[in-house]
Amino acid sequence: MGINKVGVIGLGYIGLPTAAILADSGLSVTGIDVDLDTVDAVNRGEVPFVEPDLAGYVKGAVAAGRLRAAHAPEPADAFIVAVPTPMMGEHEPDLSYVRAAAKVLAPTLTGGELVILESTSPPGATRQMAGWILDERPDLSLDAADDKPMIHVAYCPERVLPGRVMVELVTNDRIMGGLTPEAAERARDLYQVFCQGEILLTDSVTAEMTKLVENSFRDVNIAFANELSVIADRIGVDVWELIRLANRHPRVNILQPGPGVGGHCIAVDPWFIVDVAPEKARLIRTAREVNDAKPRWVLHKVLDAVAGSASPVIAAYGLAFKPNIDDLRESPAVEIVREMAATFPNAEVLVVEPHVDAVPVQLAEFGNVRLVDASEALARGDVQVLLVDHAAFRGLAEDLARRRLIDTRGMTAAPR
Ligand code: SAJ
Repeated sequence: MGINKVGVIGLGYIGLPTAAILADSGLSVTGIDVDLDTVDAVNRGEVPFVEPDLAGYVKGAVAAGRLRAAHAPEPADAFIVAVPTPMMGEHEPDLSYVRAAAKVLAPTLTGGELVILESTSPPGATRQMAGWILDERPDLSLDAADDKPMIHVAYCPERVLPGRVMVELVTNDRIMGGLTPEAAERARDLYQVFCQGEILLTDSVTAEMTKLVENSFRDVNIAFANELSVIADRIGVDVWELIRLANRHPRVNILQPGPGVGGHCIAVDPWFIVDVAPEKARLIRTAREVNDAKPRWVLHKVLDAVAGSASPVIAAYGLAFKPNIDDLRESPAVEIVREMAATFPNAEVLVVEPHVDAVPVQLAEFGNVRLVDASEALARGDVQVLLVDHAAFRGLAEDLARRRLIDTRGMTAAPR
């Protein structure tokens, strides 16, 4: 059976781009979201968050009548579940959104559909999602040997980099992990309508782990850079120069230190591995702890810099979790600004963040935080704290370097 109609459940940072690109490839796509504002925005051809080039795709697909948003699923040949899988208090995965998606999807199934989980998930989650669907629909089966209509269930993790989603959706290789080989093949048939990268088939648990391992690999390597930055600071060495020089070795490629690891992926996914093998995942856990400790280390640097001043003015540059995006989720920069505002109630914290137009909710409770432009921050800050190396800040490098500066990103360091 060919796939012509697709339902995408969850119109967030992954679901909406995927829905838009499928529609752009000629399929008829319904995007489903519990948030009515998101549904309305998409139906107006608008994107409720910033991602380069996405707006053009959404506008075009809606205008062409190939993309529509709705509050509840409608019958389709394939469904893609792209809902959040956050972490709970003890770092264990919260699959409640996947469960809710399975429940809402189940009544529309008639048999023969392909159901894909894209959300980053712990090993076994795809099978669990299939189980939740079958709990609602015992008349369906995953097994061709049963005398019941079948559904095909697969795990297809996204691996796109925020800020480059529309490019990487097309160019990255993809992993398709089926509960059955046939499910993986059907998933490949769907994704190859837009994916120019290689599509590699495996089982669902290996695919689930692949996604977690990719992000853990990056987390461990960033932790190495962050640990180096703390050691280098202790012994008076410029970590940026140190890394630049070490990276001249043909087999060394150290990443960049920063104020901590943010976003909703790299700071979360390694914990899903720790959760399934707590005694074995020692390096992965330690890397998380090293990266999570970095914002506090930066805070102490600021504390030292303003020691002795009763009411310092602290200028902070950047709130986003990484450069050139407006995403503040799990951002170490937000955490550091929050801590500065809370630790120094007499301080004035001036924030420069060209990607937002108001003090965000995470900081709204503090009366001593203001969003200002760079000229005010430069003129009034007793200490300047660079938290995100947005391209928009590059022109400030010389001015910043002449002031009392804590440069957590090495933006003012010698060229790399
Ligand atoms: N960071 C550093 N130093 C570096 C690189 C990154 O401190 O050298 C920090 C960033 O500032 C940011 C955090 O790490 O706070 C994460 O940023 P990122 O650019 O490494 O990754 P994400 O979270 O935007 O996207 C990652 C990507 N995963 C990998 O590169 C292995 C992306 O491909 C995944 O699709 C995405 O997670 C996801 O959705 O899981």
